[in-house]
Amino acid sequence: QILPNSSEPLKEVRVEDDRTGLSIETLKRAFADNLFYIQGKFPEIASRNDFYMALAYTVRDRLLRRWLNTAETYTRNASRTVAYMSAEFLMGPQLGNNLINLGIYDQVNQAMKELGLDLEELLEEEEEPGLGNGGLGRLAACYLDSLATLEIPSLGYGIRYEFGIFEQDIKDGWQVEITDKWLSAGNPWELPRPEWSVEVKLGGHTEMRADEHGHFKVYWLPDKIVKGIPYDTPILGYKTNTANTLRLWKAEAVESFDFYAFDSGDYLGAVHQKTVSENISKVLYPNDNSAQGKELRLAQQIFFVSCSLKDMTRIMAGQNVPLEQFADKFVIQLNDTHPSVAIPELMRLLIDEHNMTWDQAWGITKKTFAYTNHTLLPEALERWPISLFGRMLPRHLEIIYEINNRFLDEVRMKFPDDVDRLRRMSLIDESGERYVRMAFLACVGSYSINGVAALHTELLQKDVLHDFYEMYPEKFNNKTNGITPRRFMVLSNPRLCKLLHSKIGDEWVKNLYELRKLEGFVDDPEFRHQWRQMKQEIKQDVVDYIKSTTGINVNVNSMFDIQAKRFHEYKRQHLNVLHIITLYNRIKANPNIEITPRTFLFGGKAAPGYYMAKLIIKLINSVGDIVNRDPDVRDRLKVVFLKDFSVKFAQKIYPAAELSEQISTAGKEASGTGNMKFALNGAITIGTLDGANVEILEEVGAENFFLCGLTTEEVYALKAKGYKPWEYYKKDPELKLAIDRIASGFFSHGDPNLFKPLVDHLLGNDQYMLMADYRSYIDTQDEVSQAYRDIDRWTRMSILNVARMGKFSSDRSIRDYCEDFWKIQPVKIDLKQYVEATA
Ligand code: NTF
Repeated sequence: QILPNSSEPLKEVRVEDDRTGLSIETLKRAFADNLFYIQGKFPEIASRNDFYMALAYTVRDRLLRRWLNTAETYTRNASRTVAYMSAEFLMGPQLGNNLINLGIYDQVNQAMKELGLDLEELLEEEEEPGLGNGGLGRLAACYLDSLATLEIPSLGYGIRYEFGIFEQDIKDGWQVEITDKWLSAGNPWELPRPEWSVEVKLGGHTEMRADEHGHFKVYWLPDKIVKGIPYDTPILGYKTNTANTLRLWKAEAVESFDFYAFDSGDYLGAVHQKTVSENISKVLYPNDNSAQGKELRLAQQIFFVSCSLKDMTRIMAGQNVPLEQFADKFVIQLNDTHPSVAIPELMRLLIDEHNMTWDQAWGITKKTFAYTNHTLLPEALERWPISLFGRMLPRHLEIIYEINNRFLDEVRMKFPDDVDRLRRMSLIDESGERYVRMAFLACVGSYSINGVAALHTELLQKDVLHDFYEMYPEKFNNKTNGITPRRFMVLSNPRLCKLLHSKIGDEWVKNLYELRKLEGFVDDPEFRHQWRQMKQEIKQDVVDYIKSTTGINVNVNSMFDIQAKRFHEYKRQHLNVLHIITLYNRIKANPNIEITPRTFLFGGKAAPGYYMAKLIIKLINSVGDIVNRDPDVRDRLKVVFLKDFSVKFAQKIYPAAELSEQISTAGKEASGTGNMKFALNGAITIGTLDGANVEILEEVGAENFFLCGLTTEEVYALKAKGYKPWEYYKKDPELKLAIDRIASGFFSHGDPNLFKPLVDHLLGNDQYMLMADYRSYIDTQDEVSQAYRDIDRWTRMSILNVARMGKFSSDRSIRDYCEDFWKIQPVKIDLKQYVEATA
C-alpha cells in the first residue's frame, strides 16, 4: 500500500520529518506524497518513470536541506571557493549515487520492496545527463564528488546542453548516431534560478569614447545579446553534510533586444534570432581529443565563461567582498583550454565594467586562474582563426593583443635576441592564417599549469609547452588524475564491496589507501576462492545481459578481455583486433590448438565525423561476425561490441573485467582514467608505458601488470630515424597473415575495398605505430593467456591490483590540488544549526 492511510491524523505528520527523515517509514510516506502531489498519479496508473520521479524527489528533498545549509554557511563565512570551469561534466545517473552518499541505499531499497517496487528497476529508469565525451568530462564529475566529500567549497560551472553526447546504435556493423533526449522526461535533480540570469554580449565592434569625467574608455557595442539562465544541481559529498553546486547555463534570447523587430516588420526574422540564441546551449560537440573550430563552439565557450564570471561577481557583492579580492575569494580551475577565454573576459569585466587599471586587473587575473592541460595531440590543441575570433569577440581580441605585447616584452627581457623564441611563443600564430593559441593564452594568464599524469607533465615540459616551461618553470606541476570510489566501487560493484567489508571494513571508501589491508589476505585460499566466486557471479550477470541484448552466447569461464573507451586511432582498438585475428588464424591453421578461451568486449563511441574510428568499429563487428560463427572456433573466442557505452553502462562493465586493454601509443594518452576504474575492480592491465599506466604499474608492481610496446623515447627515436611499417609486416608472418586477411576481404564478404583505407594507413605511414608494437603486444597476450590458466596466480594478481589502487582515488588528486596551489581549507557544515534556526 503506497498511499498513507487517510484515517491517519495529518497533524501528527511533521513536515520536517517527511522532507528530511531517513527512516523506512518516513521514506515510504514521502515517496507516496511525491507520487501524488508532484507526479499527480496514484499507484495504479503510475508508470515506472512516475515511480522513479517520486523517488528522485524524495531523495532531492533530503539533499536540499544539506544544500541550503551548505550555501548558507559559505555565504556567512564568505568562504574561499574553487570554481571548476569545464565545457563538459559527464555526471552519470544521479539517484544511486545520491543514495550512496546520503547513506540510505539500504533503507530505500527496503522501503521500495515494502511498496512492491524494485529499486534496481527504478535506477535503470534514469536517463543520464551525458554532458561530456569521455575522460575529460568524467574527470570533472569525479572531482565534484571528491570536492564535496572533502568538504571543500566549490562550484562547477558549465553548459546545460539540451542534447548531450549522442546515443549510439549499430546497424550492419556501423555506428549510427541518435540524438540524446536526456531532458524529455524532465530532470528532477536541477533547480532553475532565473533570478540569477545574466546577459552575454557577442559580435559588433569597439569604440573609444570619453566617459562622463572626460576619460577615454573602450566601449564594446555588440550586435547580439544572449541571456544565460543558471540551472543548479546539488552535489552531495559521501557521508558529509556538504552539498556543493553544479551550475549549468542555458542560453535564451533576450526579449528586449532584437526580438521584437516590429519596426522593420521582420517578425519571423526576429523569431529566427531567438532560435539562434538558443542554439548556443543546444548540443555538445561530440569530438574527443580533437578541436572543433566552429563559430558556435566559440560562442558556447564565451557564453558559459562570461555567465560564470558575472555570477562570481554577483556572489562577491552579496557577501560584501570587494572585487579587488577576487583572487582571494575564488580560484578558477580551467579544465583544458575550452574555458580559457575566461582570461580576457575577466580582464574585460575588471577594466571595462569595473574601471580597474590594466595592471590592477592583470594582477588579479594571473593570481586567479590555474590551467590543466589534458592532451598532447596537436589536433586537439585549440586555436581560433583571428578573423572568426575578432568577429565574435572584438574586445577580447584587443585584450589578447595587449596581453601578448606585454608578454613578448617579458620574453625579450628574459631571452634577449631570440627572435625565433618570440615567434614560437606568441599568443598569435602567424605562420600562415593567423590564429589565437588558446593553450599559450592559458599558460600566460594562469599561476599554475598542470598535466594529468607524471609522464604527461614531463612531456608537456619537454615538448608541447617547453618554451613556457623555460619561461615559467615555477608554474608547472603534476596532478595525476583519480576516480571516485563511491561511484566506481560502492555503487557499481556491491559484491566486491561486501567481500571487502567482511575483511577490511569500509574505511577505504574515504581513504582508498586502506585497501592495502587486503594484501594480508592474498595468501588465504578461502579468501581467494571467495574472490573468484564473486567475479564469476558478476560475469554471469554480464553473460545474461549480452544474451538478452545481442543473442550472443558467451562462455562465463572465458577470460573477459575488455577495451572500453572512445574510439580513436591513438587508443589502438585495431591493435586489439589484430590480436583477435591472430588467435583466429592460429585456430584455422590448427583447429585443435590449445587456446585460453576469451571473450573480447568492446565499448565506445566514435566522433560522428571521424571516418577511420567508425571504420574500426565496423571492423570489430565484421571480425566478430566471422569468429563468432566459425565452428572451428568452438566458442573459444567471442567478439562482442557493446553499443552505446555510457557512465551507466560502464558501471555494469568494469566489475566484470578480467583483462583491461590500455594500449595507446606511448606518449599519446595524457592519463586515461578507465585504466584506474578497471584495476580498482580487479582487472589486470595489459598496457603500454603511457599516461597513468606508468603509475599504475609502479603501484601494483611489474609482476601484476602486463607491459608491452615501445616507450615514448623509442617512439620518438624510431620516428626520427625513419619508421617503415611495411618492414614489420614483411618480417612477421603472423602480422602479415592478419593484415592480409583484412585486406583480402575475408571479413567483408569478399570485398577488398571496405577496409582498404585502414590497411593503407597501417602499411603506409602508420602514425600510431601498430606495426612496430604488434609483436610485443602479441607475445605479451600469450603471457596473459598462460597466466590466466594458473587460477591461483591470476587471483592473487587481481587482489593485489585492488589492494594497491589507493593512489588513484580522486580524493587524493583533489587533496593535492588543495594543498599545492588552490590553498583552500575544508569547511564543516553543521546540519543542526539550520533546523534549530527555522524551528
Ligand atoms: C583526455 N583529454 C585525455 O585524452 C585522457 O587521457 C585523460 O584521462 C582525460 O583527458 C582526463 O584528464 C581530452 O579529452 C582532451 F579534451 F583534452 F582532449
